[in-house]
Amino acid sequence: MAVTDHVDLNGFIEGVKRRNPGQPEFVQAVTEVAEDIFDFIQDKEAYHKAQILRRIAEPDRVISFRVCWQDDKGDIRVQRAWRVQNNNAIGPYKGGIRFHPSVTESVLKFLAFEQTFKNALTGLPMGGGKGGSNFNPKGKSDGEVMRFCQSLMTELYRYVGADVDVPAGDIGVGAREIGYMFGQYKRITNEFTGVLTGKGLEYGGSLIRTEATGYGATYFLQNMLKTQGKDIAGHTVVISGSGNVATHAAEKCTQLGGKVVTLSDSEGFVYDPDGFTQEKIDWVKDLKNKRRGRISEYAKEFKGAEFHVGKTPWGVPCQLALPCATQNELLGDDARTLVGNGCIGVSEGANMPTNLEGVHVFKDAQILYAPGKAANAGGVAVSGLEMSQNSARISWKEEELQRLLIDIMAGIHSSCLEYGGRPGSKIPDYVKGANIAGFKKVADAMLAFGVV
Ligand code: NDP
Ligand code: 2IT
Repeated sequence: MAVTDHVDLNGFIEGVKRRNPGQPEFVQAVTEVAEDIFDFIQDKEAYHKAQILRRIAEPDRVISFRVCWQDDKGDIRVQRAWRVQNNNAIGPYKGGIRFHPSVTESVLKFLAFEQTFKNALTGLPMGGGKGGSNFNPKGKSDGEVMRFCQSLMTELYRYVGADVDVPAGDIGVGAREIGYMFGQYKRITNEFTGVLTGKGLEYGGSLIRTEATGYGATYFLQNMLKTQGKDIAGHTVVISGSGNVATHAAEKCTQLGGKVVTLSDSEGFVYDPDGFTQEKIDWVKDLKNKRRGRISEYAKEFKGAEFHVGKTPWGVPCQLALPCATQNELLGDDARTLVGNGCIGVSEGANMPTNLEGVHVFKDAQILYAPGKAANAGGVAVSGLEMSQNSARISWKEEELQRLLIDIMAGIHSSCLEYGGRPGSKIPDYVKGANIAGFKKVADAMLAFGVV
């Protein structure tokens, strides 16, 4: 078949829509990648012939199951849970577990698809997967969360394993939930293996895994700014979210001399004109992790801070922005507002926080814009290092891990530069760079396997 006879981009996207009805997030993620990959493979017959993109956009398998648990009142509750194993061409399936009422098969398929490229970018041997449930951990007691996690693992244990599929945390899943799930896996299988990452340090966890995503997204921003002779120091930074990724991005930006002025949650955002200090960030971490409170409480605690109900922080003037909450939290108009206010750098701590229209606004404005699959890869990278430490039954020192994280983020930045050049512009297209670099590694492995 001549190269020109291949299905075009629109035909491909129409096919993805037809095969995945009612799955808008998945179609969105595939579209964003396909826009760049079609260009790249135009003259590369081998990828067409082997239908590589079509195969990466079709998960290896989607496991769907029921999770029953008993609440504190004794009532029986029924949840739905999934594990999406997208692609294991370059290593065991790897990716987080999300607990949030908004979780659907579409959301997890988009996340597993993105994870496949992200994990390839880290340079570590990890395939792509994602799991989760529509369970809402908000307002649940520790006992309820434990019973839910145990019930979920009682089914999930059949499909995961240190060399098969290694889950970790994501929205609504942190150290507490990983502990309950690991405990149940160990109990059922009678095996102590690195089946999950993000574990406690006492039982095989790695130093800096907790900090890695937010720190990594900040290092990526720093790398992008460096290409233009700029730095984080002295700039105003707007961050969304107030969970693991947001608080650690705020911490690293502050350490590097940035002035972070916002954090948010699903109820609104706090604006602190004086900026978040380490002490204030520690207060937020305690609020979220121990007291499990809401970010609105920040404005009651710290003088001068304001809470804006039901709003996102993108209207606050800034030079740098890190969306660190959830998918599609930054829309086309928000992107235009940021660019109009003089924002020069956006680093996505969250997965797909910017919708397709927003992505095009950032691309067209030619600002420094890093997509989540590149910018937030620090978390899964340190998860990969946790897997290595578990396999070797050793623990690396903090300085060594910090160095590796910085190196890996710099390596991802270089890969983006390699494939993201824009003729006639000194600002690279990081979206294109990340998509092509991630695709190439997975695609070449798949070519080696033949038709499987
Ligand atoms: P957390 O559960 O620790 O925090 C999530 C934050 O996002 C909370 O502030 C939460 O507010 C907010 N949020 C969640 N859902 C929504 C929503 N529908 N609308 C508005 N705000 C929302 O999760 P993480 O910090 O771990 O994850 C944040 C993002 O980073 C996600 O996109 C995740 O996939 C991504 N990510 C996480 C990694 C990790 O290592 N943890 C690695 C790479 C990416 P509220 O409390 O009101 O729900
Ligand atoms: O989206 C992500 O990269 C994560 N939630 C972390 C995955 C992992 O396996 O550490």
